[in-house]
Amino acid sequence: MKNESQITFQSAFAEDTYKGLSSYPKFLYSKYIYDEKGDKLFQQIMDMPEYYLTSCEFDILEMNAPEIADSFQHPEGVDLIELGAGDGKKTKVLLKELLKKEYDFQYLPVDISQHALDDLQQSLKKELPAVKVKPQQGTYFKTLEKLSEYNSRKKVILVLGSNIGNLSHKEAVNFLKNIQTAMSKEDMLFMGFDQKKDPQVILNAYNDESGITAAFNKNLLERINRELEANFDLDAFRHWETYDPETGTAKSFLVSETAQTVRIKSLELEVKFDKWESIHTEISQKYDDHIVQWLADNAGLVIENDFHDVANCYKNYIFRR
Ligand code: AVI
Repeated sequence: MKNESQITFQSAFAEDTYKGLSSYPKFLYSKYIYDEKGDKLFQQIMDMPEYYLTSCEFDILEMNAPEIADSFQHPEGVDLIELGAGDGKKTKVLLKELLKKEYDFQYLPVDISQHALDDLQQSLKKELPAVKVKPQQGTYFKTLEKLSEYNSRKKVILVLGSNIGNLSHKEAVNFLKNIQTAMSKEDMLFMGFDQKKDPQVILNAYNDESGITAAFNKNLLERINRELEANFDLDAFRHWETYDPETGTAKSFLVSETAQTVRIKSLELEVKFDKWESIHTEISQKYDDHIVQWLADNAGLVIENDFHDVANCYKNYIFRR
């Protein structure tokens, strides 16, 4: 077996997989769940009754659409930039309201996947043909940087779905700092944060009985099998979820139910698992006002307003620099 420095990796996925599975404790990055199959499974997760995040944020947007749209508005027009737009189901609530009020705006969804952007553009053409859509294919920050260079109109940056929750606090501060750097004084950041709540409700959201979240988590192993020629036996791993009510961190693991050795041919790697050894795969951070305030302070942002659902399950905050 070669050591890490002797291998030329074909991709960042290959390199990160090598690093994560050669470490102790073992880990994999959740961003790699999202290939074509992972995207489909995430769509199914968002439709599950246990995954309350989608309906809570949808309710907040529906209940407060007029006030939110008013806060976005600017006499010279607005660029609505969404980082990680997905199917745009929730954003469409705001787009509809902006159209209704006849505000001057254009919608710039940003995504790494051209396929996701094409689907979104098609559905907008059908459902809201009056919206001016300018899809931006690329990474979030390179695109934001580019948009702030040529752009003098007010920018409203949208990050929905508590996507920030998949980052550690340190990564989240960096993420917010990068956005802050791209913002001018009149720009706004509108962002969703899932809130701390009954720990059982959180555990159920990430450990549904139908097994969709387990399949989503195991898609990491399937993807390694498919793309890196490995022989993971998916049935030999158990999806396991924990939630720490003190830190607000939900963690996903894959736990090896037997002592086993997995071969990853394209990495020339043999990975040994002890019985009950774990791979940490994802964090889904839950927040309260103190944590969000701390993140804002550290990123040089100010909280201007917030909106919550009736049960206080979820909050959307408006930040300025
Ligand atoms: C995308 N992200 C905010 C989801 C979450 O809630 O952490 C991903 C997810 N993982 C399991 N279920 C949903």
